[in-house]
Amino acid sequence: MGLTVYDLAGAQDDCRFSPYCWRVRLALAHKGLEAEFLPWRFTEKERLVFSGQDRVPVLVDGETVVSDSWAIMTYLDEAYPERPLFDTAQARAEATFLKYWAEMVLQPALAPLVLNDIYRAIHEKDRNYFRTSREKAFGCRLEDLPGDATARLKTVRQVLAPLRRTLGGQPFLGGAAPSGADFLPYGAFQWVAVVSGTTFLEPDDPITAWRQRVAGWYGDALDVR
Ligand SMILES: N[C@@H](CCC(=O)N[C@@H](CS)C(=O)NCC(=O)O)C(=O)O
Repeated sequence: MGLTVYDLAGAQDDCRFSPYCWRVRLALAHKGLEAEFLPWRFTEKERLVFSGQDRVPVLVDGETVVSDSWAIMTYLDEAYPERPLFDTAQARAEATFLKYWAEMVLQPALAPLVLNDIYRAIHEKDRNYFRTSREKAFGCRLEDLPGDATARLKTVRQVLAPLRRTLGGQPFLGGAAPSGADFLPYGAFQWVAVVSGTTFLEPDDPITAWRQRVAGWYGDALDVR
């Protein structure tokens, strides 16, 4: 039986912008595993009831249901040990910092740049829910989120500095080849790239080169089908 992933989609089925779902897409590509990525919209909560929670990604592998991108990555390494996302328990433990950095520092810094673009990209039926939930979370109207663009960009540059410095000295966060460590922040960059024309990386930025290297490494396996 094949693998299935419930994957956040915008109005168009091929608009897949969730940073967490991108981690799973990359993890599956890394292992050379095929999966069907079912488009799912924010308000289709009833379709996830079987998973016991209401967020994507959700992976279904036969009788096994796993939600949460990190739990899915862990599951994939246990169930499909070939081509590990993390070579050792130590590598995985160290990458936990990157997971939380991506979620608690990088994504919040990028959110003001991207949330209005997401609002425009999502299905009409999701818009009220998205606006209400995000305005409650951020404590302001979506339109007021970007604030002062120059200050915002300065924050993003500062946040990215350690990643930029690291990737200036090695091709991947995993070292000579990509590993699960790369996928944790990479998802956040896909979040912006898929829905937004906002550019915050210079063409000669080592992070730009790294993004191209990761995409090139997996090639067609990352195509949204
Ligand atoms: N900790 C979860 C977070 C998953 C998550 O927040 N997913 C978002 C999509 S990016 C979602 O499903 N949101 C539904 C909602 O906001 O109602 C993971 O790593 O997978």
